[in-house]
Amino acid sequence: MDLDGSIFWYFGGALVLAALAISFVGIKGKASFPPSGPAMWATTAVFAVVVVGTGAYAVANASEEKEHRDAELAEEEAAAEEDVAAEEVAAPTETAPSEPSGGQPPGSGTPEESTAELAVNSPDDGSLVFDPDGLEAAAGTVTLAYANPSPVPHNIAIEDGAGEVLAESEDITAGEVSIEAELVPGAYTYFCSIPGHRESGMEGTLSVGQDSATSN
Ligand SMILES: [Cu+2]
Repeated sequence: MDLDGSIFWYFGGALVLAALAISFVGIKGKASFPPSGPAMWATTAVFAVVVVGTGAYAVANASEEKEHRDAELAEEEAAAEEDVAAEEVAAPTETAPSEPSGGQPPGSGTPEESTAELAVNSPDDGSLVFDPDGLEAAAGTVTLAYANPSPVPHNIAIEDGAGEVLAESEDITAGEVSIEAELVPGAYTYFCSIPGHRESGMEGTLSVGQDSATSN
């Protein structure tokens, strides 16, 4: 590297000195300039060698520097990839602590909101009965999970104290279905809306209390 660079400068310096020498010869005002015959050809040959040598070393240096730049770029890219890999490795450990802290607010932030799922069944002999015929729940989201194992179609619906239906399932046979309603404290009724079933006793009372403590 240093040797190539110094040789390059030697060639460049020789080129400058040769040019000065030729100019000096010309300025001295000899009879004929440029000199004719062998002297002119010798001068031309020296210039050609120096110029070609300088150019060759310039090209060699340029390609060598390009190789160095490519190597440096490759090192930078490798370093960047290592950084990315390090971040990917670090990411799970960074997000892991946030999961417990993120899981706390839903439980502690809304203590008054309650979700309850209550199971209601009908007998597999097809009789028009809900079991149980009375339920209690805390105010909030109440889900009634109804199972009708019989071949007789049934459904389940919830109405409030004013007789307004808040939720109603489709008719099912030999299956299960769930209905869900946002309920404030009060007295509700769940029933089967298929004509004649509720009148035959297929209904139950749903008492919604202020919170989970009063429902237990
Ligand atoms: Cu029914």
